[in-house]
Amino acid sequence: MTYRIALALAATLVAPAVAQDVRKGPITVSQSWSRATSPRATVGAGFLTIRNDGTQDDRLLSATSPRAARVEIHTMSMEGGIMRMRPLPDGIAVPAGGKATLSPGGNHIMLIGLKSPLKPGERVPATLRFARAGTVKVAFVVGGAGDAAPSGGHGAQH
Ligand SMILES: [Cu+2]
Repeated sequence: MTYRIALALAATLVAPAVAQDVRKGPITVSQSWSRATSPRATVGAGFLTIRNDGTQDDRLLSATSPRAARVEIHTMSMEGGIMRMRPLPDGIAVPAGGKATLSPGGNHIMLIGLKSPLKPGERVPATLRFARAGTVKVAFVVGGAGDAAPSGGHGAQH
């Protein structure tokens, strides 16, 4: 094994490209990721999958992040041929035995008032608040600006 490969492996162990699953009670949050933002952007979006292995419905109510002045839960939909997003004041349901997927073009976590741009490879900490499970700390792993899915995830080629 060359020195270069050893270094690369060490870096991989320290900072995995894909977010670790985070579990709390019956709730598992996986594949939490975000996209890099342009230097002047003041907003970013976070995506993740929430699974509920419990027997009672739960609900993602809100989120906070030290990197953003405010965090909202948004949905995106086509209205008159234009993609629009709006806040979901009641959050997102995570049914018992089911899951909720937040992904580009759909529901997402909106980071508003970014204190600095999101850079590829960075991990953006956030705290999710659930109706039943309480608070869950996650980290959005920042991918490329145009990514449609988390890097290193299922089927990723880079
Ligand atoms: Cu939004």
